[in-house]
Amino acid sequence: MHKRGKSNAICTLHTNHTKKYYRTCLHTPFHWFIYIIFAKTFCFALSTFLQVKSLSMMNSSDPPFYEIYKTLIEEGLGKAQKPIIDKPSIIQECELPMIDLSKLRLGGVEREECMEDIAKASREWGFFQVMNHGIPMEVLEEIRLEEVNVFQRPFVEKIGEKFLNLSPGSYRWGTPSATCIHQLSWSEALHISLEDISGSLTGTPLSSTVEQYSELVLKLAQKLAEILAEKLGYKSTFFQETCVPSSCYLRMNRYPPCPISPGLFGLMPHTDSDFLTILSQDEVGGLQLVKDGKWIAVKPNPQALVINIGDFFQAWSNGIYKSVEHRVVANEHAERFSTAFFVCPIKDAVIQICGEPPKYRPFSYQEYRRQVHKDVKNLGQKVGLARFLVGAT
Ligand SMILES: O=C(O)CCC(=O)C(=O)O
Repeated sequence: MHKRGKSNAICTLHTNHTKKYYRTCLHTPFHWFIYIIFAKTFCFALSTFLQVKSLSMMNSSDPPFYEIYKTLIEEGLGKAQKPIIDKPSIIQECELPMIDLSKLRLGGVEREECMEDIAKASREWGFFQVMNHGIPMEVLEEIRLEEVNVFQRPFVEKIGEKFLNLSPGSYRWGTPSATCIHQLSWSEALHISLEDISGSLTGTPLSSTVEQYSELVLKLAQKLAEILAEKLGYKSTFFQETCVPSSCYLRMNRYPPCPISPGLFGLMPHTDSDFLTILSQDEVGGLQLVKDGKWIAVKPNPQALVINIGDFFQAWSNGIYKSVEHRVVANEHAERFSTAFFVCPIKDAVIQICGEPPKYRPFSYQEYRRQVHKDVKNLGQKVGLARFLVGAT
């Protein structure tokens, strides 16, 4: 016991001495010199790393989705009880009703049948596709090329205030207001108001391509809208008078590959607020819509144009034509491009409801947009037409 106690005491003494010795040694000028060199090298390496990273970010055209939404994504994937989007194998792929518009020129029964097909698809699907639509393939290819060029620009340039001389806020990416992973859209978009095309963009290659495309697409949209009105028993020039170029806009969409498994939205589920939307897309696919209560995937056809009914047409037709919820699912490997043309009425034109008894109260586009913005801001989502039902508070 005694021996062991003595040896313990010697040990403790030795340890204390060793500690003291090292403490003294580690504070010699030589050691301070080493520390400073080490700290300087570390700072230099860190700043070089950050510079290289920010340089590569500056040159990269991709928005920094992962860097900015990292917490949201990691928390969301950790918490999610089931995948954000059902597995592709669960979602059925379908071909939208295809309507050959060349039949309209034939007149007689064929024209009548074609008009009925358009109305039937708008009642039952809210979506259809058209071929022989009058937009030459070269024009579709040109708009796609412009789109690729625009999105290939460095990200820092795209978020710049003066990007392409467009109105502020024309370039958008992700979902700045997202508070959870379900509200995140893995895409970037360029909103081009046709007013910009005749204003600050005049004379640029983008403006002439967009102008040519928009003119043809608006003519097509007006033709389809008149047919849909006629099928409800209204022969009117309402659409020509209220959906003019300056009230319409074009949205170029790019969906970068999304490496996050098991998949995120390229564009969150939504309905369009306009009268009609005309969409041209590449061959990648990703557009999905609700049919009979289930999500189905649309088989892409780059030669055809996809037409869908917006909220305003649903209200105008007293609920007969359907504004259907749709979304885009991001692809894990391929990037996807699409161009949507939104046919909107002038902002203070009040729409009448064509049908008895009217389901909705009359309202203007401006009033509708304001309500949508307010709901998105306050509730995180669009409430839409339900707010304008007769008797809604
Ligand atoms: O890219 C698509 O297929 C759909 C685009 C869309 O829904 C939109 O831009 O609102």
